[in-house]
Amino acid sequence: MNYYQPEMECASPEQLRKIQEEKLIHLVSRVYENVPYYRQMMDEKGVKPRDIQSLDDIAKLPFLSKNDLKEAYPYGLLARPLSDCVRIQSTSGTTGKRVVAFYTQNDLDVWEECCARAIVAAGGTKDDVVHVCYGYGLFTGGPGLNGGSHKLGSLTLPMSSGNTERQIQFMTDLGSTILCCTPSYAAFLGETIVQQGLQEQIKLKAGIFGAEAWSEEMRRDIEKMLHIKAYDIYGLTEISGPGVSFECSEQTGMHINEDYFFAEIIDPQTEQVLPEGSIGELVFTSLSKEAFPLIRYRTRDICKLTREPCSCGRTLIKMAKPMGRSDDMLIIRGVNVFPSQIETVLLNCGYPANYQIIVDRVNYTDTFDVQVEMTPEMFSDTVKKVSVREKDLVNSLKAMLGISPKVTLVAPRTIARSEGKAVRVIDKRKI
Ligand code: DLL
Repeated sequence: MNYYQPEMECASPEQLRKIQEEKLIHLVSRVYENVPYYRQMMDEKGVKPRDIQSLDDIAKLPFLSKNDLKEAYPYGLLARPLSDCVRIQSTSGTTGKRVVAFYTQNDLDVWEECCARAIVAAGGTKDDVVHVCYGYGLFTGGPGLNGGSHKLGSLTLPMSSGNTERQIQFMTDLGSTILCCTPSYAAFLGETIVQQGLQEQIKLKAGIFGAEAWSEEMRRDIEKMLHIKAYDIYGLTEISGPGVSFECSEQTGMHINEDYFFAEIIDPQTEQVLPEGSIGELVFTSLSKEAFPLIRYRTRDICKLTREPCSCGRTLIKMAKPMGRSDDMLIIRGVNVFPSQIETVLLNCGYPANYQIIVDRVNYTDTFDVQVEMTPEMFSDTVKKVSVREKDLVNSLKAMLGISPKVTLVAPRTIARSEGKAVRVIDKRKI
């Protein structure tokens, strides 16, 4: 069995706990000293750094939510001077403002180490050709796996997303052996490769797929089409990016890099910490982050943790595939979308907030339709003008969300009204 850092990945639970404890105590005094936002939150709860003496004391600390990140945007949670930061990555916020995460060089090193562990767990070595077609840029997928592959010393192909013909050409010409992308794109690539009869020319042996939910059935289909073993990988920008947890050869959940991230499961309503094995909301504390450390961050991912012996030899606790969300965030083609972002665009563009989002999955590719009611004045426009309006709205939504929906403008009062809460989202995907 290969590991990137066996001393951590296979450490005894007691050793890991000790490491986590020391890091937590240090972290809490660091943020209390340096981040007024944290100091105020802790003061409001009547907790001082000296109250945190063990891992169990974490229960005394307040939770942090995406809303706190919005309030503190952009610099309010920075724990190091901006001049010590070397990178920003970003993900969707709930409305207009995105979440921005800051990294020092050390934060980048740790993140890349976590991704290198994931690549090694998928059978990667320095002799592999790692083909990265997660998006690059503000999204963490491309930079994260790219960095992990570099750390490992593999040959890295920074393809980014899109241009399927070129992806397949490079894959065959340069002999890519490990594919990193979203599971939906992997399925699409697989179908295209099968259709073009290129299966024999592909040298892939493994895939590292994450950023969105995918089923066991989808895993088997991808594995069959690409002749690979497909591994899940999980992460979120706020906590660093991909590599917070990763799957090993056993394929029964993702090992959390516990020396860097402390995980808890809580009841999303009562915020009570639940015992191991319970289903609830996943909460992370980033123990080593210098620039943007988050304490008890509520991910909104519904999940389960288990610490059972794993045949791969790793002792790191495992999280199940996330089973859903405790908020209304959708992940469409790997991109996080909040209905409230769509509402913000509609209101800014002069539309009433009567709309419906319809998401489906056809051949493993998400479809994304937005139906929007026109005002009576708009409704009297010519067909040509309505079509121009639709295109404009697609552009505005793309600018906010990063992906293009299909927009259909409909007559006033045609979207079904509900008696209670408006039904904004119809998600027909069966994942
Ligand atoms: O999606 C980071 C990432 C990139 C993970 C590439 C894996 C591979 P965000 O854009 O901030 O970061 O979105 C984070 O995506 O809270 C989950 O809801 C969801 N998510 C991430 N990985 C998985 C997965 C990246 N393997 C949000 N399965 C998270 C299901 C996932 N959902």
